[in-house]
Amino acid sequence: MNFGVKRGYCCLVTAVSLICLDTFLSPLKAEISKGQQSKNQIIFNYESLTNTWNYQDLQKRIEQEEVRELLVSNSNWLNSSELMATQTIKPDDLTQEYEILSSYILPEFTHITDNKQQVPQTNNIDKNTAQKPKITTDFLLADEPLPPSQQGIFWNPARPDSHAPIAVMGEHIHSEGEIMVSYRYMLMEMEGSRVGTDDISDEKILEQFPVTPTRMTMQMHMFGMMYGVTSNLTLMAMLPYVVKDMDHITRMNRGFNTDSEGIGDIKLTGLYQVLNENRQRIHFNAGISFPTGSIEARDRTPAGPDQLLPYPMQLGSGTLDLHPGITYLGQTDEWSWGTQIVGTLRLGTNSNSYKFGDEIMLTAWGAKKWSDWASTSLRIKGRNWGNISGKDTRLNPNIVPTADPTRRGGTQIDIGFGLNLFVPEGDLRTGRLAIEFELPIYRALQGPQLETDWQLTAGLQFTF
Ligand SMILES: [Cu+2]
Repeated sequence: MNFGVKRGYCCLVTAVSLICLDTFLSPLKAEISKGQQSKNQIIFNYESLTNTWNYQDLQKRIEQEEVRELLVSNSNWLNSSELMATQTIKPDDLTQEYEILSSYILPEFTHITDNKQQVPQTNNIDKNTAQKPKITTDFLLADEPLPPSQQGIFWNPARPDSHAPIAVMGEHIHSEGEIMVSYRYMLMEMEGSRVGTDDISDEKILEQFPVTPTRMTMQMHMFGMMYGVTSNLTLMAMLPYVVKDMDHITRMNRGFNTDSEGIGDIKLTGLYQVLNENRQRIHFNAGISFPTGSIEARDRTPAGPDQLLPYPMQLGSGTLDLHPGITYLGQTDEWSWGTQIVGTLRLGTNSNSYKFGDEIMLTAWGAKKWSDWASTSLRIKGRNWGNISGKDTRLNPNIVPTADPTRRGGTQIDIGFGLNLFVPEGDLRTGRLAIEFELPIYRALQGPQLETDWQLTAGLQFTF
């Protein structure tokens, strides 16, 4: 009992002493706090923010700053939630430098425990002068990461899935001054023929024609270049090198092979963006291809050593072709999608008195971004192409179906499975490697005509 009273007394004395001491020291504390009123600036200079990792680092630092800001604001020690922090992110268009400027301004007060009266005024002034970051979209570069303020607002180009599945072309644009070079390898395998949606055997075809194709392989090496003229206009040039190989069988059961290879039709496309908002983009595709591919490909056949090959073995169309189209893209943090419609309109008739049929291609895809460097895609593509009008009089349509201009048209729907890889850092930064495999789910051909069984496209892309 005695002990308890004594202890209570001791506690009381200690408490009173502490209160006295606190009161005595208060002006001193206030002095210390005043000393801290000078701006406490934390500046990060991110020179050459050139990769996604730096960018993620930057984001992390911003988050840390925000946490610190919160801690300081809620600090009970200072009993002052009026502490002010302003944060400004200033992207510099030209040098790609970022700066986070965090300023902690302590409000002025005379006594640390009596801070409610003057503080709000100081605080209001600070709030009014606090700068809000203003960033324009001119800053956007096709393979550059988006600044934090644009995250979740604009379409982000620095992602594996910001490029469509590799077999799709002209589906993205570049910003001003940006150059992209690309190489694609395409392999298409055709075996067996069909009439309409039904398979037809080679024997059946041979009842009608003395010769029929049994198999065809088409390879294409496609060299591409893109250049951002302005932030809304990109020019694209495509140079294909085509390798074709066809196996035949005759009514006499004799097989023979023909092949052709060379430069195909060079294509120039202008891509003009008309919308870039809410993480979606729309651009028009205006393409033109020139008759640089041969329509005089020849090889040895049973008819002789240097025979003109039929239509599908030629390397170009021989006509000036227009490729008008429109492309739409959209994305969320983990998903992206897009759709493209492109036509092929042949102008005039080629020097061998025919023109290939016009074409329409409609495709749509969805992609899942698994990480900063990998995404997979699923795509559907529908294509319809017409018959040849006119004819090359040197080809006899009664010998082989491929020489008949009225057995060329068709409709095909394919499903494509794609993988996109993107290098977000290091010397190979902005490098892309992608592959897509396409399988048909619907084929209707004006035949007998060889049917496409599968198509593989692999590509490399680099942006400077
Ligand atoms: Cu490009």
